Amino acid sequence: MRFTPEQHDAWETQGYLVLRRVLPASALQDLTRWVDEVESWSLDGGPGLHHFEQTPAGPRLARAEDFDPHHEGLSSFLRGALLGEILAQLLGEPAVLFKEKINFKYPGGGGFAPHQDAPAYRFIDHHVSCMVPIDPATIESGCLWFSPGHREGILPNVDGRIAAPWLASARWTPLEVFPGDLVFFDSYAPHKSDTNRSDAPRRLMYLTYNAASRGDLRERYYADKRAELEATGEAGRSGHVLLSINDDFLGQPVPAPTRKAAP
Ligand SMILES: O=C(O)CCC(=O)C(=O)O
Repeated sequence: MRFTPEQHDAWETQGYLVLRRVLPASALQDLTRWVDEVESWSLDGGPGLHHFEQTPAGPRLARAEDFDPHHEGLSSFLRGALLGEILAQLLGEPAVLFKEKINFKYPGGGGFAPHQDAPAYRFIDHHVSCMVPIDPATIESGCLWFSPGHREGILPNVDGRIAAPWLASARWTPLEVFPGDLVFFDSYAPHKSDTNRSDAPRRLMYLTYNAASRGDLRERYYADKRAELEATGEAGRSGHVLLSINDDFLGQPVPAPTRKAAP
């Protein structure tokens, strides 16, 4: 797949690129089934890293990650030719997987404060992520909002949340997406999202890559992240659930005795 001049221009000027209706229905069926399988691991002690949040309906899975080594189907999609060819055009060389996650955002599930991903992605300074919608992400269900045009440098921030002076003049554009679409975005692109105010889950998978010439850092990333979360605990300094090195998630911690959620 070659980009049109307009697509190339959108990537260069906005820091993100939206490709509509790229995935066929058969791929979407597979992805949805595989995401359900990963979610089931969070309930039965299966592999991967799982984070829960308290919602109005009780504890729910907020994020699952580190599933690539444990799921053949997902791994073949993450590392397959379709994404590989697009990423190679965006990075100017072959891409290697850096991390993978699914944000579930059940009804009432928390949004994310304005942030860039770059401060959370250690060991290398530039990444490109691909967002793969499993459900519709609308303004009501908590889609992403981007502030287009910022593609270089880490903005002043507090534990990963962009600081007030920059936010005062920021412009935000909502990006509603639907199953079949793909969104690629730069790790410096500022973004945020709201609480899911709909009555259905809003699952988005995020696959993050770096240029292959910079090395395969995935295992190192997860070893470092697991160690940091173990040392810090489940809540960040903001008091919200800590999903990341960035303390940007706005979900509420699950009260102590209950840890596991019904889907
Ligand atoms: O899924 C969302 O609502 C936003 C996710 C996000 O910005 C992140 O995981 O860094």
